[in-house]
Amino acid sequence: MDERVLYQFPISHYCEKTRWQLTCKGLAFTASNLLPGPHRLRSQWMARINTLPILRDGERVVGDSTKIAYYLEKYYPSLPLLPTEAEARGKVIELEQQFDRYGVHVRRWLYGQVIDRPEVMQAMLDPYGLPAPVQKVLTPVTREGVRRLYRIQPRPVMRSEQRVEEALTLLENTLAKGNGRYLVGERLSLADITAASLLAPLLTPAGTPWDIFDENTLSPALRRQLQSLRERPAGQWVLDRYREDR
Ligand SMILES: N[C@@H](CCC(=O)N[C@@H](CS)C(=O)NCC(=O)O)C(=O)O
Repeated sequence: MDERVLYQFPISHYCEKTRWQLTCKGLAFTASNLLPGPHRLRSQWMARINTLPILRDGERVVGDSTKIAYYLEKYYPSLPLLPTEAEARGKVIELEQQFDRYGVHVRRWLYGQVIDRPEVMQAMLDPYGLPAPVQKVLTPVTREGVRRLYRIQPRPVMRSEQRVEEALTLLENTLAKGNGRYLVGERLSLADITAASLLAPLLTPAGTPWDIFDENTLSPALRRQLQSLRERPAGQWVLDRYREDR
């Protein structure tokens, strides 16, 4: 039971946050992909929660990306992602909480734009290698489940667009106060990993699970919006973190 297993959805940005932290700390792990929907039987049984990621580390099981983050810092303190100095540590903890909450709005806004595109359900279901007829049946069921679960409806999506804007502004204001590279201090911290991974689906860094569209096929309005995200400082920063620190 010494194995370290991350129960995840490849496409989940919260799971990406944990993958990034594990990699950064040099902790080997096996990813176990659970099928969206039935995953709840497993997640409830393991950690009494509905969401992934869940980490099994030998005998210990921890669910929720934030709890996993603190668990890893506690049990694997080398290559730390939390500063020891009190003020910097407090700032990292605060930013982690803020960007973690914004992750919900990134997800809702983006699904609001693309949930009906076939690439989305393909990206969600392809990793499981299901027989084609099974995937065909599950595709609309999963899409409607996602729509209901994350409230992908016009008004909530509109409100989430404002919250995404707030997240980008927070990122830009925080960067303007520091060295422009990392959110707190001179090195990568849990704040950077949280902000970059939870905003990444908007920027679709190359090679990530969200890099799934031929952008020429998106509506001109959405293309313009994604392009302007990429050009602004917050977008550039996320892409830089992926290039340099992921
Ligand atoms: N606060 C949780 C949020 C995780 C989360 O929202 N996970 C989503 C995937 S992005 C999930 O598992 N959804 C499935 C469900 O709610 O049934 C964390 O940080 O781990």
